[in-house]
Amino acid sequence: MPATEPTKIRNIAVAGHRGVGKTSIVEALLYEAGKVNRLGSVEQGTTVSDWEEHEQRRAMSLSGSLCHLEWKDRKINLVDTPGDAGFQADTYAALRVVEGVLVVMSGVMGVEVNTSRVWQRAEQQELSRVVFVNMLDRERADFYRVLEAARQQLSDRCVAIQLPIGTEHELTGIVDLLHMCAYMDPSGGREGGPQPIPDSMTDLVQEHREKLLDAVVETDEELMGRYLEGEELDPDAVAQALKQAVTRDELYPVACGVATKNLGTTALLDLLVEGVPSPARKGTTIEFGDAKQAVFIFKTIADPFTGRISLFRVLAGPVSGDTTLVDPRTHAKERLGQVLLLQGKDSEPVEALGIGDLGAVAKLKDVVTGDVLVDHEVAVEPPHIDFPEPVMSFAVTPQAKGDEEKMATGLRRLHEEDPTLLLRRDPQTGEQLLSGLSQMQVEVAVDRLKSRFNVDVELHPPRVPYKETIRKEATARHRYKKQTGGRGQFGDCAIRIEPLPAEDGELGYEFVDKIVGGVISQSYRPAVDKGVREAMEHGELAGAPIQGVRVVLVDGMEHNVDSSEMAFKIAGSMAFKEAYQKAEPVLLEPIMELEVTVPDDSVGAVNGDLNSRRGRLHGMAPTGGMTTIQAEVPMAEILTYSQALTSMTGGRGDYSMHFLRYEEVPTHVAQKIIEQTKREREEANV
Ligand SMILES: Nc1nc2c(ncn2[C@@H]2O[C@H](COP(=O)(O)OP(=O)(O)OP(=O)(O)O)[C@@H](O)[C@H]2O)c(=O)[nH]1
Ligand SMILES: [Mg+2]
Repeated sequence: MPATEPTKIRNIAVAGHRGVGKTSIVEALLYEAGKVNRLGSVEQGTTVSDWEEHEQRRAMSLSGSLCHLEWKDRKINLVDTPGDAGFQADTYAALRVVEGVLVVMSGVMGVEVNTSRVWQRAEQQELSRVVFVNMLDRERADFYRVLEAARQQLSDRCVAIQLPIGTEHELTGIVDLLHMCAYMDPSGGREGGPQPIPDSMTDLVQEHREKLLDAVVETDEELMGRYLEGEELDPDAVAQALKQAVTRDELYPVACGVATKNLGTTALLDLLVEGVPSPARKGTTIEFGDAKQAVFIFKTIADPFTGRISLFRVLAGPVSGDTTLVDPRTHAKERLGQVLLLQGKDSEPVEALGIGDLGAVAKLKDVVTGDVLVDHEVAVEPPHIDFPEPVMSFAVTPQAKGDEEKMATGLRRLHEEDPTLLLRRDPQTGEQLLSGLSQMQVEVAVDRLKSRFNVDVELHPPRVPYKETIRKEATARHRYKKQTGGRGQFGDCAIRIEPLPAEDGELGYEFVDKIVGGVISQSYRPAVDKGVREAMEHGELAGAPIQGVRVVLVDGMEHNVDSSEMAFKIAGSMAFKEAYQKAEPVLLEPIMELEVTVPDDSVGAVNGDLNSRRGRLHGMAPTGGMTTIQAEVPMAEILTYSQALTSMTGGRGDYSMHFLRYEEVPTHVAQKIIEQTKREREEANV
């Protein structure tokens, strides 16, 4: 099988909020295209893309999954991504290797927190977008309400390209406004061909067909002329203009259906082929020099049995099996044995993959997610996936003594799969800390450690990643001097420290060298910087890292025999500690954006509880018997929220949270944390 031409490929990430039916849609698309013989279901754990044991057990996607199908002589690669906030690493990675995103929304809930997040990412990366309003068979689902919400909250260039026939449990089909035909509910079977549009829909269809045509012709002058002259436009010409508009991000078509019944898939497949640009049109922004063969690794699967599987996008090619490429990051040669096509967990070898195609290869040696492999050593600008920072940490210990190494190895492998999952040692307490984006993500890691690496570990209460910073300018001078027989030690430096404003919401660090007349020689100045950095790792208040500081080295002195880098490093570190005390140091805590969805009758209790957790409410939206509450809450107050929510709502509540920013801890709370740190330090010293 020769490599597919880039013009014939569509790469699409299926993304959106948790539980809106992304996996079910991928399943339906594969089924409609004849890739699977029966429509699998998430509840029964029989879908192609939720293939992993833990995904099936929890009935949700935990990692990105690659599938492919053929439709109208085009190859569509689909990356099904997880909607849960804790598993966004794969979602962000997937957005790096596609031209289009299928943004899925629930017909009941409409635009949710992660819908907006995915939308923003896609916006930043100028990805084309198609929206799918799913679950229209559910009670209180309303296509037009969701369409309006999308136009208000995502973009006013969202335009309906399909309409539902009937509502809720009386939904019987959908209308395709582009080809002017209908598809009737196949109730889980294959969709029959196009049908005439029911007469009862005539007015509504007319209205929305006009809106669609208006939106499309507005982006195409030539077509606009013909349209204004009253010419009947053929679907091909409209589709052409639509694709141009979607490619340029000028239009976002909104489709609809019911994934679990396989309703709406024919029209959706047509739309993906006709509306989404191919890699030949939109291409990649990844730099790989003049390499004739290049691949970008966007995901790694660490399987203890089959070994490492690396998923890639072909940047330059074709790339075939039995090829040796080089990783400019490690300079190591990496042999590609067989090039594979993936269908969830199943793989199939292919001769070659062409530019823009997505595939996989097993058993590369030292390759990590984010690497680019090329045919010869060239300067490569690896793309930046920009994974979110871990926001919560749990202390972990193996249950059996002696399993420390096994636990560490397992977690290292899991980190390869999900770079937002980090294991590190707390230098203060010596504990092993496992950090991630959510409690569930960390719990899933623990489950996987057991099932894949056969090691039982225990999680201990999470720790809040406090930070420290300063509010005022201060100066200090420290002379480090030792004369003990032989050669002594001498380093002397004067520094000024001042608050450094956050950049893009990130607190940083800056070292400015203002030494005049060479009072400290050039070679010792970086040592002062190093000493300062070391001192900043653990602030005096709570042992938390200090950020948001500019350090200016203003003066100093050196000794022509006794000075050394070591002496200046110590002097720098001591000077910083002295200045820090005087600079009005303050404690910062992470603030989370919390979205809680609860039954209407528990809203009062949940709001009251959030108040007592120092939460700030800033939005409530009732939808279909449930209310979504939005609030900002300090992370320290919601570490164990899931138990509380379960008891307040009788298990019917759900929540998700994202890190927002750091804020100063209120004085009375900070005082307690500082005292607690002091006590712990004293105990550790006894
Ligand atoms: N009634 C109805 N249920 C649906 C529909 N689509 C999906 N579901 C159900 O909704 C639940 C979630 O579906 P998934 O396909 O797992 O949703 P997802 O978006 O992949 O979820 P995550 O990957 O966990 O974010 C499952 O129980 C599905 O059976 C639909 O169109 N109608
Ligand atoms: Mg899913």
